Amino acid sequence: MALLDDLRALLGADHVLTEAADVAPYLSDWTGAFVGTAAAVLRPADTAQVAAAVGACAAAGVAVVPQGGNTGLAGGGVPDASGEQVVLVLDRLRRVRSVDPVADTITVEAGVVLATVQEQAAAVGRLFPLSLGSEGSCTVGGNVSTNAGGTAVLRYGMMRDLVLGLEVVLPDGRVWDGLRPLRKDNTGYDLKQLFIGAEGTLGIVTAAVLRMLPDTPRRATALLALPSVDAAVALLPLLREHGGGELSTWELVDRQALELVTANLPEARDPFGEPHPCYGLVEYAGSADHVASRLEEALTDGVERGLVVDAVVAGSPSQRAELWALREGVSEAQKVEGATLKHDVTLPITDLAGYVAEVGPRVLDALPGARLVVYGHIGDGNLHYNVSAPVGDDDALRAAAPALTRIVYDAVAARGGSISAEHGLGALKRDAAASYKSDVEVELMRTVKRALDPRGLMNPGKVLPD
Ligand code: FAD
Ligand code: 2HG
Ligand code: ZN
Repeated sequence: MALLDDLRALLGADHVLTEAADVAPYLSDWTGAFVGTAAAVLRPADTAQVAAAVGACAAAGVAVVPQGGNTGLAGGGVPDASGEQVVLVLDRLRRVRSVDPVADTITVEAGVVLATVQEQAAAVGRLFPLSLGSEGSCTVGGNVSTNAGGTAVLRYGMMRDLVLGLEVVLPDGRVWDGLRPLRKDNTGYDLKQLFIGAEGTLGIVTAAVLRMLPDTPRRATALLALPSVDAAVALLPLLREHGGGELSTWELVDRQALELVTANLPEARDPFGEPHPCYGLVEYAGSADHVASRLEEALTDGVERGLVVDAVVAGSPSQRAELWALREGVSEAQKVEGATLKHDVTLPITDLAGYVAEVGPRVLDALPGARLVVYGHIGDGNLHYNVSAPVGDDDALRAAAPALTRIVYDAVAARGGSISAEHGLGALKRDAAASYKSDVEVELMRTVKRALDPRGLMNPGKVLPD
């Protein structure tokens, strides 16, 4: 293939992978549900090489699939089965270009791992608040492109709220330099917003200017045993009021999720003496020790109102890590357990408890023995309404999956929610999303896609149906 020779000349032969063993890790997603093939995997070293490679692919009419840490949960970063696409991996774009504690910004390349951004901010006494279970391997380019959420959105917003500027290689190989550290910039359309959450369908993010915030070195963390999802929702305003602006995390873990974690992850143990319907992980974070007393007051109030049954407060950083592992270990535990059907839904928060009460019985009617694993960012109105297969019967879940997903999504749509809160659409939800959106909304999205990528060469088949 002449294109591969051109790419080898541009990137160096070592960075154009074609051997089966070399390309394999880039062809399947974290869940194992999406597996494709590719003409090659490209590993450019910098923005100029990304631009040159994309330009060469455009000239040859070959589609490009951008990939970061490959932790995405919607099948957006892997190629299709045609073998004609190339995967372009950003993992060599790893430079932290600058850290500016006066402007409170950090400028990094797309392949920088999220945990590195957090560490670099901490090194200058600042916080980069985006926090995900995958933060040790997901990348800034992937975080921008999925508009990632995580466990501190309640306080700091999603990735979109943390991006000031972007550098992007467009589908024809030109570079858009929007890498501005400005807090205020009203000069027409805010182009960076188009690329945030676009899942690589409009261009390739090569660098970003991100906001840093004041550090919050004091943390008060507790796992609460709760009588119901209703109580978890009712606790949100109480936790906020007692927190004085320092509530950072309010997460839900239902009993089934906790059982999967304690059964499948070696160090995990249930800190309570008896089972409870669900659990809440709360964290106050600030710069002074009063976070601990604020949390204590909140818990006392919650117990008095019958919203909290029991609580374990972290007494040390290692206890804090143990409590967090019970929440962040759910994805891994579900994966170990067998087939999983993922639903990343969001609803008006006051509808959450009613939603859970209504949908559970319907799912169990459709697939008796299915295990409902309901957890997530309850403070944001975002539930991971996941379903694990009946014990030992992955095939039953696979066969029932379309019907179960329909039940879960129809109830979301009926309440004015969204079928993708934070993971994006990728290949997994592109058809479903189009079917729940209005014709006007889908046509506007297509118009944007056509304007930026008229030949449909940038991550085709993702986000929008062909
Ligand atoms: P990838 O998986 O490589 O790619 C994701 C998408 O972005 C693909 O469509 C890809 O084509 C595109 N893309 C990647 N890099 C670029 C680029 N430079 N330019 C253009 N497009 C690009 N997500 C949350 O939101 N909240 C969570 O709490 C959360 N927790 C997770 C926990 C676990 C254990 C796992 C495995 C995943 C979790 N995720 C979560 C999902 C995932 O980590 C995020 O979506 C993350 O932002 C993906 O980053 P990545 O670098 O791995 O991107
Ligand atoms: C989380 O909040 C992630 O733990 C992953 O978004 C959710 O695996 C999932 O379904
Ligand atoms: Zn999540």
